[in-house]
Amino acid sequence: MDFEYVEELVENDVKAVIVKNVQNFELPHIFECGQCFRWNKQENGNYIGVAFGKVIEIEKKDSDVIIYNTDKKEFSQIWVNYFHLHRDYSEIKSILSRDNLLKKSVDFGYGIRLLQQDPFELIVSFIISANNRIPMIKRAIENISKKWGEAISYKGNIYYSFPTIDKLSEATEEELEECGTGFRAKYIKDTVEKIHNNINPQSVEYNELFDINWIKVQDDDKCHTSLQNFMGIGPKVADCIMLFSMGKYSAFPVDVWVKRAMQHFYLAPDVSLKKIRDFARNKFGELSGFAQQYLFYYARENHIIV
Ligand code: 8HG
Repeated sequence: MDFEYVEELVENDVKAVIVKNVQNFELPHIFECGQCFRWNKQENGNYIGVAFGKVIEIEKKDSDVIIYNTDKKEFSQIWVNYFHLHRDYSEIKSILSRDNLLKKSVDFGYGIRLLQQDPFELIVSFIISANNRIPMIKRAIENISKKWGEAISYKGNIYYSFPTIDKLSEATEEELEECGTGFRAKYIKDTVEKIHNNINPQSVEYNELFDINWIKVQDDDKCHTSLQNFMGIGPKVADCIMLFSMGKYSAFPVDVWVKRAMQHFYLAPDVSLKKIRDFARNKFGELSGFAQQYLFYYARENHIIV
């Protein structure tokens, strides 16, 4: 566990929880390491984000973390899991740092935590991420939320939750394309439709292979292959989804940055993505996903070129 206890703060208009003595928690490391698209840095260094239908603001103050616009009940129902606070990252880092080459990336992104995000939101978000750049991905997701999500006001601004499965199933391919998803619009349309049609295991045409709840409880390899039954999801996108929303930590998504990092630290320059994935999963086992995140953040922030 990476915190001591929480206190509730209610003062005038402000409601918040203070998470006391938090370990391994740095805002830029968490929010800029590539795992999430709905968090934005404020002028004062805080981050505001939308997740699970809520808007929260996060401040780091000495070793405490203040979460604004929430209360103790929501903290224990949502945020303690979302920020993966029960997991001991010092242990993860000490194991990964036994590898001298990886230690450099772990020391650089020492405050990274893997967020436990919503599977449906991440399926759509990472379909959009294929062959795309992070600012463009963020914009498309924002547009989709504006069009089909719920408005939430916070400190005089309007934010939008990510749409529900029901709501997004009303979107046409053209509308999705207008949101800036490009050629991925038809993949989103098809995938959302399949998920929508298989929400209810009692229905006649139910197919478990397209049921997110079923996919989520499969073992890591089955989860990885099942996700690839959806249009627009290949091995890399499946790895991101299972790692960031399904708690599958043997995932090792290999994009261009991770490929460069692996070549830089470990491998000859001409290996396939599949070989890099296999090599890393053999090496890092159940901690592969964490290793991948330290590497991605290190490579991207330092503009590693092989
Ligand atoms: O966290 C991520 N890990 C990996 N391996 N790839 C990612 C992450 N986040 C993210 O957006 N990507 C992909 O990298 C999507 C896109 O193809 C590219 C953006 O740099």
